Amino acid sequence: MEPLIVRTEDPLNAEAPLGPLVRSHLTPTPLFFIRNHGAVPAVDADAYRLTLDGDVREPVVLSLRELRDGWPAATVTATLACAGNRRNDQTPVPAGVPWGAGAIGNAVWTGVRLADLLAAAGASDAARHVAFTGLDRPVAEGTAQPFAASIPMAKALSPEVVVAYEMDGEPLAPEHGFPVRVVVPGYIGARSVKWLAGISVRASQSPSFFQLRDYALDGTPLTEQALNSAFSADTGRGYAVGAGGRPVERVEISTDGGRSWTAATLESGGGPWEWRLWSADVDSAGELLVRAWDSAGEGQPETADWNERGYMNNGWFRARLESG
Ligand SMILES: Nc1nc2c(c(=O)[nH]1)N[C@H]1C(S)=C(S)[C@@H](COP(=O)(O)O)O[C@H]1N2
Ligand SMILES: [Mo]
Repeated sequence: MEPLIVRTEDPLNAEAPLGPLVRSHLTPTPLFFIRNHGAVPAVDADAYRLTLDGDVREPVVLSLRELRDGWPAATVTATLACAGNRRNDQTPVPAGVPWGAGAIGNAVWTGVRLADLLAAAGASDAARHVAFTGLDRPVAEGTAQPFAASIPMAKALSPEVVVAYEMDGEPLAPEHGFPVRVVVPGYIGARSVKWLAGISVRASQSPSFFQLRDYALDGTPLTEQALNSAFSADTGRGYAVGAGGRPVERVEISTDGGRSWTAATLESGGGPWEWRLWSADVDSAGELLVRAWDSAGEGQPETADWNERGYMNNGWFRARLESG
């Protein structure tokens, strides 16, 4: 926990300091941000069962061993970010966990494709959503209830979505969802449910507070992450992350308030679901602006729409450069 900046103690919410974060393409687990809504549940791996039910031909109950041995392992390199990443850069700062730009991390996730599990259970073609329920019991609206979320069936069937039991080749750490979590690349972090207890095939979205009201804007649950970037003036390096499977193709910086832009040097990445690290030599003092462009030619907006939850803040990143 030591290298992380703790934003709230209970539940534990902590993010990486930017300088160390942008040093390595794969985020070392001790530097990977932690976003918990309640206490981390202690899960006995031997007693663990994953249930897949709802609108299926045959409900499935799997032990950890059955999950690992029953299907080919699938691996995806994906960047996970909280919808509230960069909340602190909004003016005025909205309520919520006061995240800087470190509520993000990149890892190799290994598990079973969700599509394979859905096929095994015989998910109905007519079902529109796949819901996930965690083993934790955070308090929301005065009631202890499992953390839960859902994604549309089309996304659930996409090969990048994995029911993961490993992060960077190791069993998941307790705070990142041991023994099993879902990883939904390209979506806000809240849909990648940790300590996964159940998967349910449904006609409608998860009825959970966390799906319909907490991670929603204007009554619409959030799905895809936004194109975003950040820069560490201490190291001259930054990250840029695409969304919806559109990788970052270009990062630009400006030291004259956005009148002129120069391309930064891309250093790693290029896969559809992972961030790119980049570097820039800047010797001037003052304000540096950063914006990224994706493979569809979309760029970050100068300013993101302010919202009372402080979600999806992806306006141009602003860093203060010291002279010398
Ligand atoms: N069961 C459960 N899953 C969860 C959460 C949670 O509190 N409980 N937090 C979600 C949110 S909001 C985010 S951003 C990611 C964070 O994953 P991490 O803590 O592994 O970085 O987990 C998601 N999955
Ligand atoms: Mo989040």
